[in-house]
Amino acid sequence: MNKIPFDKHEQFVIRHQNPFNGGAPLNLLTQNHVTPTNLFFVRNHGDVPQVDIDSYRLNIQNKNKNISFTLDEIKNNFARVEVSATLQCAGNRRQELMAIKEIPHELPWNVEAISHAVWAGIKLKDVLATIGVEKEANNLHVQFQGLDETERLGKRFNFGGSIPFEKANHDEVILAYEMNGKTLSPVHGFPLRVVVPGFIGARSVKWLNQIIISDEPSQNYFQRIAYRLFASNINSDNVKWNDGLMLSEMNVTSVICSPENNQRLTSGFVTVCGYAATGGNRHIARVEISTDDGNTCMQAELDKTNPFAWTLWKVNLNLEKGKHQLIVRAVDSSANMQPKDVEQVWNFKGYMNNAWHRVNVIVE
Ligand SMILES: Nc1nc2c(c(=O)[nH]1)N[C@H]1C(S)=C(S)[C@@H](COP(=O)(O)O)O[C@H]1N2
Ligand SMILES: [Mo]
Repeated sequence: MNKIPFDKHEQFVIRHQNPFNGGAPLNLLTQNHVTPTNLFFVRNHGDVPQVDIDSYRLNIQNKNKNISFTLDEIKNNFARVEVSATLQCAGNRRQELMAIKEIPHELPWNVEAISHAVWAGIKLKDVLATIGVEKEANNLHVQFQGLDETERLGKRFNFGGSIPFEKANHDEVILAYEMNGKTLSPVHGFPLRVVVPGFIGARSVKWLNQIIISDEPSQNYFQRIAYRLFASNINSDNVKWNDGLMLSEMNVTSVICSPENNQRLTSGFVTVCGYAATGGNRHIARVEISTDDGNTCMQAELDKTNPFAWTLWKVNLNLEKGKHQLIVRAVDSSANMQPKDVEQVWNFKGYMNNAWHRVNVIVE
């Protein structure tokens, strides 16, 4: 049997070897509110860089100033904070979209491109304060760049992205050097990564070595072209990249992790469980389970309903013999609801699928 790299769990599901991408199997995905690091999903666009900590610097730049910090300076000069936050890839649940119409060159994520960790590091806003951008900051953006390289459209470049300056000054946005009580591992961004709770995972740039304060969003491929949301009639032949919505906050979603699709069950009470999550600083308000295409529903029991964190839920259903389709749908604290069908959210890059999640079971 092939050994799973990067200290991942022996049942870790590898979606792509090179660069390494994968996540937890469904039976282990929602066993703990805090995902064990060896089950935390991995989304890489290039090889994991080997960082020499002696020469490592974090460089910060605005129009007329440059500052750089060693890792020790980052740890010693700024207050350590902890943030409990879920990361989710905008491509989570792409597989359901691919079942309707092909989405070439993208990873076929099932529902595992999401995990939760307790991160520790320093507030991004504390670092930004050292370079002194105080006023007229409303239209600024904070750009990040990582040390990993990737190739798109025939060019090699580093992964990057940006967030609005306003979000960058929220207390929950941190530069993390620890994950679940341990030094950040190489595959999750050692020595330093951004964690932007409530935003798509792509903005949580790993192997961070550069921050630029600018009056425009990052020109990096992964901000300017990828991670944009287009209407269902747009495809790679007619796309005008600037017309797509530049993704930032996650939307409300929910997923059934157990039972799994096409699982056989014995009649009687069955525990159905999974996760729900939303974006911004919203939290999950309600999770509903239906066995009749959404006409009637039961409310699930929720573990925690904090902003920036997923909610694990469960419900006991009494299922009679026969075929059933189980459906989950969630409502968040702004009363955002999920669309009924995957067809309503199909887009040619396969992002942000938050349709009702459906699982077919056979009860014997
Ligand atoms: N430098 C760098 N940062 C990155 C990426 C990357 O490929 N390179 N992938 C991004 C994407 S798309 C996601 S979803 C998250 C995944 O974080 P994880 O691998 O720690 O789960 O990291 C983001 N940060
Ligand atoms: Mo992602």
